[in-house]
Amino acid sequence: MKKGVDTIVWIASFVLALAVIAVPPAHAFGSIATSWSAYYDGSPGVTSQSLANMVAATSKSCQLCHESSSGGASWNGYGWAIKQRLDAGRTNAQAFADIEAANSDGDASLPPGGWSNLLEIQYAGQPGWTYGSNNIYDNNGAITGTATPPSGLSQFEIDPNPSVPVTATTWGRVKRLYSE
Ligand SMILES: [Ca+2]
Ligand SMILES: [Ca+2]
Repeated sequence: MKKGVDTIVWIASFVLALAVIAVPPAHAFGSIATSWSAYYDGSPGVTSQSLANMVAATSKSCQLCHESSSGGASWNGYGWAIKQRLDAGRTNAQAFADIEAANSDGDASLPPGGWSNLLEIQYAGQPGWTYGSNNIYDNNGAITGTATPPSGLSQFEIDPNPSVPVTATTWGRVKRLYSE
C-alpha cells in the first residue's frame, strides 16, 4: 500500500513539474496590455482611454498592438516598436516611454508631422492605427502586408480630432462604461 501511495506521489510530482515547465515566458498573453493599462492610468503615464476604446470596440485589448484581436506574432507599427524595445532589454514601462515621441502609425493628421504616440494615447486615439492601410510587421520586423483599423473604432478613436477635446465623461463613454 505504501508503495502505491509513493507511486501516486511520484506521478503527481512529475505532472506538476511538467506544468511548471509549460508555463509561458515572461511576455505571457495579455501581460503587456495589463502593464500598459497600469502605466497609463495617470501615473507615471498620462491618463488614457485608448485601451478602453479598443476593449469597447473588439471586446479585447490585443489590437492596441497586434493585428489580430487574439494577439499573436503580427503587430501594427506601435506594437512592433514596443517589441523592438522589449527585445533590446527594456522593461515594459521603459518601452512605453521610449516610443512616446514617435508617430508609429505614420498618420498625417494634425498637428504637423502627425499625432505622436503620446498625444494619441492622451487624446484617446490609437497609436498603432490610422485611417486606411496600416503596415503589419512579423516577428522579424518584416512588413508582411497591411490591415485596416478594427471596425468597431469610430473615426476620432483612430486618430484624435484636435478640435474635439476628449474626456472620459462624454456621453458615448458614459454609455460604454455601463455597457461593458
Ligand atoms: Ca500617430
Ligand atoms: Ca492613430
